[in-house]
Amino acid sequence: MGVCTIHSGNLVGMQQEFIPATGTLIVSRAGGLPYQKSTFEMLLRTLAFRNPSQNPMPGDRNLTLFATDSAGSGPTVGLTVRFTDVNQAPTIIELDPSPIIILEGERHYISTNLFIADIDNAIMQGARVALTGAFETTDIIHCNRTHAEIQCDYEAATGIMLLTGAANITTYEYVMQRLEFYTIGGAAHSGTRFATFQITDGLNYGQGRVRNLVVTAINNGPILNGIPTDVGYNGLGPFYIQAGLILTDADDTSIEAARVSLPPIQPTPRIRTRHSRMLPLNAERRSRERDGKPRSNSAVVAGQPRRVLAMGKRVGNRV
Ligand SMILES: [Ca+2]
Ligand SMILES: [Ca+2]
Ligand SMILES: [Ca+2]
Repeated sequence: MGVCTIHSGNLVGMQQEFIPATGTLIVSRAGGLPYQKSTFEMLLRTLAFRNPSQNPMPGDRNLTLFATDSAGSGPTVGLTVRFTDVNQAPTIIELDPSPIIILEGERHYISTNLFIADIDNAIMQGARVALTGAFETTDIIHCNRTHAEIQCDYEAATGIMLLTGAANITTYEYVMQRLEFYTIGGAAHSGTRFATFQITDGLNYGQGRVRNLVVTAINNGPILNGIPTDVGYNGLGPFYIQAGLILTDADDTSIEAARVSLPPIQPTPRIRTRHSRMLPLNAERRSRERDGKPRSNSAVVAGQPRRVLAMGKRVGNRV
């Protein structure tokens, strides 16, 4: 509520005394010096009212003035000082201003030492945290600590976390001290996000306090999606084997290269039997009949029926 004071102008030759208990200001001549009516008029015209409190008690103040001469006091004159209630916005105090270093994928509390002050309201109605700077839509602010009286809503498109609900200052501090920041989808890009914290008493948002979130991104490799299962080939010509393929990359808009691998076909290993240890007899005979020499990659080496080369690789046992 504070203490009201009334004081006069600083006129030479006058003295004043204000009595707070009665709210009375007495002005008189100082040191027995003579005074003039005109001097007192000037003094009364400089009367000032002051209340230093940011949360004064509401209600009108009624003042009365009268003057006194050597014979007695004259009639009083009254006036009213009307109080208009002015709200003081809540403020966030003691928020650590040091930047927070965040590697993509990590979760960090961003306001563990946040405290709130409001000189004329005990109940807060909301708060918000807004991301700007290098903010991107894969950034997330999350209420890790919840309370029934406060609802948390984060909009990824704007990067704004809204906390709503009537709750006392301690409850808002309880929730806001466990606000988390992290990124999703592997799409974070390096850069500093500016997180601005504000709180409202329902009438005014106080001035924001900013904390820097310095994000270091890591690369996520491109991903192929929509790859179909095996397809048949009828030998009639080329055809698209991945017409429905979708390529995504969480943090790049261009791709450096792609590779398609088609390993050589390996022939089905032949089962050696007691009567035919290697290739079928007709295959061995065809090979010998062609030029009298064993052929590479598909034939039995002449005179060594246990050594077989297939596609340039030895698959039989050496004797
Ligand atoms: Ca207030
Ligand atoms: Ca990434
Ligand atoms: Ca990438």
